[in-house]
Amino acid sequence: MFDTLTERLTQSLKNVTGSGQLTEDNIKDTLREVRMALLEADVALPVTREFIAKVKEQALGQEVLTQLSPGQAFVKIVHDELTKMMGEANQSLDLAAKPPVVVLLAGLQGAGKTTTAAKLSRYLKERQKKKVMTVSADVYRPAAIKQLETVSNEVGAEFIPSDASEKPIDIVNRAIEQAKIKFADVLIVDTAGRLHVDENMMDEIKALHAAVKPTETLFVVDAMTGQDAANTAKAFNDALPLTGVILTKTDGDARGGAALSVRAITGKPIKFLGMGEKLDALEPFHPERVAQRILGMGDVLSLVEEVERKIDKEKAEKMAKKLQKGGSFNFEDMLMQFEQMNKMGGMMGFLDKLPGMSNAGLQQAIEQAKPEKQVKKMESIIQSMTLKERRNPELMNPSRKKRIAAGCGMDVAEVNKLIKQHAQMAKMMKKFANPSGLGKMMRSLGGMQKQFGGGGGGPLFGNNNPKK
Ligand SMILES: Nc1nc2c(ncn2[C@@H]2O[C@H](COP(=O)(O)OP(=O)(O)OP(=O)(O)O)[C@@H](O)[C@H]2O)c(=O)[nH]1
Ligand SMILES: [Mg+2]
Repeated sequence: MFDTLTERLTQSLKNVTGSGQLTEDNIKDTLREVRMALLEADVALPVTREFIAKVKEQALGQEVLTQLSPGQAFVKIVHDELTKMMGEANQSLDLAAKPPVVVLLAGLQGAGKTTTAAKLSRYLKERQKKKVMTVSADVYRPAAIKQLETVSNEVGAEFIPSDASEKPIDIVNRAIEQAKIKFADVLIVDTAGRLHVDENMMDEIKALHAAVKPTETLFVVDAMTGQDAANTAKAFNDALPLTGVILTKTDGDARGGAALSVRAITGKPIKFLGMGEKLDALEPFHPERVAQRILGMGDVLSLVEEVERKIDKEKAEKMAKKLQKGGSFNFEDMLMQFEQMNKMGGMMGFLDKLPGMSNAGLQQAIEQAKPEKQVKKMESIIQSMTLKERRNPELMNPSRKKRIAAGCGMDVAEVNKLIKQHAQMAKMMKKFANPSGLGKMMRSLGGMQKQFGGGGGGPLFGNNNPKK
């Protein structure tokens, strides 16, 4: 998502340099380019206009932090305005209401409502420990009810059967009763999609909405439709009060116009992003992180979260404890690090999230260097060591190296390379051997981009950002 926009923006933002301060003159061209970039990303024209006007006003208003260069200051302004445009902070679902909290999903045909019902169930179950039930009020499309049943089973949400001969309102009222009896926390209601926003459809969903009085009414919309997504969301919102929007198929959307326009056009927050067909591909929408990602700063915060979720916490803690007590980072620990990296989707998945890594050429170079293969090599070298050797790196000597190399079919030179690599990692680990070490490590990895020759918009904004 946002690939094209990122490339365009980072290109144009690099051009704001020069001396002293931001002037009408030195930002004129850049503003024009930013405007073009947004329009090409399919951001709605009025939204783009307002955005440019605000950025200009801020830039010339000079409430700019003096420790930043003009370029950095300008990027900061663009970043802050992008964040505001998307709604400042993440808005989660209102789960504080009296249970069962009813979540009504509406949207056009094929937008991803049924899939999203299952994704949301899974999300609420896993991350918020909620008991979730689902029901389908789609009595029009054959097999629609069955589809919801299948995906609900897949994510372990309790599915309430319904029948195509029933009226949607009856289905939902019955489902609410059942959800009460079973003490469900949340009831997710999947509805039928239509081809257009027509009167019939609006009437039915309005009646359903009035009868059910859902706590959350979410409009599910395909991000690939760009600014149209924002316009259909607005049409819905005019008819029934939405509480939020879920953007789906952002994995296939290189432009990002929908994400940028929805809030400004509807006044309603995007609450989640659907990022793939799999039922775990749903993420809360965080405007600031998305703004950072657009500007090529990488999504460091998401990365840290993802790392924390996926990493085998216990193992990591054990290692951290050992390092704190003055223990050394041995080959066994190194092997574990590689395993964790693999769990996170390998090197590319990892790098994609680091600041400044959005530069396409750089990614290509890394891809060609085949880091995955390097890691595999290093893993097999460690695997060919004895347990004693893995735990005591200082035991390494020429004859051991020779044996290890023979054991994995590699040269002693390769073994030496691994030992050198290990020494470097051990040094780094020592530095970060404290409870907040992970965050620090991530930040220092952010600095890696400089060794790679920089790239993207990261360095512009990077170390001088006073807050971070
Ligand atoms: N790539 C991708 N595909 C998605 C995403 N969300 C849904 N889909 C796909 O979109 C197609 C339609 O999804 P459904 O959930 O059936 O859509 P719906 O809105 O319920 O459709 P109707 O009930 O016919 O109106 C399916 O093939 C899904 O796998 C997403 O975030 N990314
Ligand atoms: Mg459906």
